[in-house]
Amino acid sequence: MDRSFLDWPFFEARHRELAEGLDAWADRNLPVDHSDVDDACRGMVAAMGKAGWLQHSGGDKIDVRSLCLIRETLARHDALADFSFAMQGLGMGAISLFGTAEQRQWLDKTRSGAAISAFALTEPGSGSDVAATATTAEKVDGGYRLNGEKTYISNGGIADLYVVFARTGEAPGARGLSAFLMPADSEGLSIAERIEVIAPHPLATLRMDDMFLPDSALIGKAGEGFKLAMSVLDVFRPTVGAAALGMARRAFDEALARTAGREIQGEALASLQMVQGHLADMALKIDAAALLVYRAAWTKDQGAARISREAAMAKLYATEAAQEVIDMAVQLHGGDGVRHGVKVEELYRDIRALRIYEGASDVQRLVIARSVMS
Ligand code: COS
Repeated sequence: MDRSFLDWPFFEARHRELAEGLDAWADRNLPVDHSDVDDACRGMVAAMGKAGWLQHSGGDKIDVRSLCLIRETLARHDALADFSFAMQGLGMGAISLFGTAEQRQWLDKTRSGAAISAFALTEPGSGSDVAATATTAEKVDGGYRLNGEKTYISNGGIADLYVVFARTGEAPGARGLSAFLMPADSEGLSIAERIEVIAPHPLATLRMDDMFLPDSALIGKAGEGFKLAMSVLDVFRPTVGAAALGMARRAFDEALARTAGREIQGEALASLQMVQGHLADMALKIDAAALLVYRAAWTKDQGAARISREAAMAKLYATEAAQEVIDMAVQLHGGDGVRHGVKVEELYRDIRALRIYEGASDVQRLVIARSVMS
């Protein structure tokens, strides 16, 4: 793989060491068997914890470039490994950024691989429109009583703890939400449904029936849950772009190998100018995506308070570009491209959800448009 991007000024020597060390580890340990995704994810969290990679998933100082390099590298080897790493970060994002000392004790467990975390924001009636969150958290003596449903919750069913968003009602809409730390064994919390998707991973609908959480479960201030969620997403959206980038790089490498090795009319497929044109477009999209992803990550690491615009551009462009690169890689594989067991067919399924989760492409367009119009 072309590693020249690691010499870009966004990176320090420690980033190059991280990317190379993880790549070598991934060569030895990935891909894992996906036949039981719950087991696969539990096993990978434990293995990544043991190897020390999860130390980068959260903590007092999140280095977004490291998060991105890790997601890119893992996604290039095995999308399920990337998923497991990503959820340890996103799930604990609110705790890393806003958690109390007591809540931060969970970070020791998620960063060592002893606990699995999840981020519970989406509801059956509100996906893109977070301000329409309907789950309620009613203030009662000593805590809150939660009622409602959360759906499309990654790691739902295998997580040990969730960060959940609910309406505490300080004001209507976005100003009346709060975030809570919700252990999976909380009484009144149940898994209503497990959800099967095109690229299988643990996913579920959660139900909260009169579920009590103590005051100490509140993350940040009551009524500031929306801003808290957006701050977490600002940090993690570039990492979704990074995962897409890793998948695109892998598809490109597969396409390069295929077109060099496959003959057409006595010559390599890659000798056709038409094919070279496609390869050039793929390389261009990959570099442009990488520049946007690492620009966003670098900007946050330099101490920027908000990177909504950079994060939205990185996620939007990198995920859309990866879809196109992977689609072309499938095309260049001919019939083999849609055959189960062929890597590009797997990537074709893996990439699709990234254009939807953590803010669908049109939400990113909205964020960018607002930033240029304000
Ligand atoms: N960081 C901090 N604060 C932010 C912020 C951010 N990135 N983005 C918005 N805010 C603040 C705004 O400044 C505003 O504050 P005031 O009320 O003090 O003015 C408040 O939050 C409300 O913001 P806004 O009016 O922009 O909210 P909208 O309801 O219009 O929502 C979108 C905007 C659509 C961008 C938001 O709901 C969103 O990102 N949706 C996608 C959700 C998502 O990613 N879901 C996937 C879940 S994880 S798989």
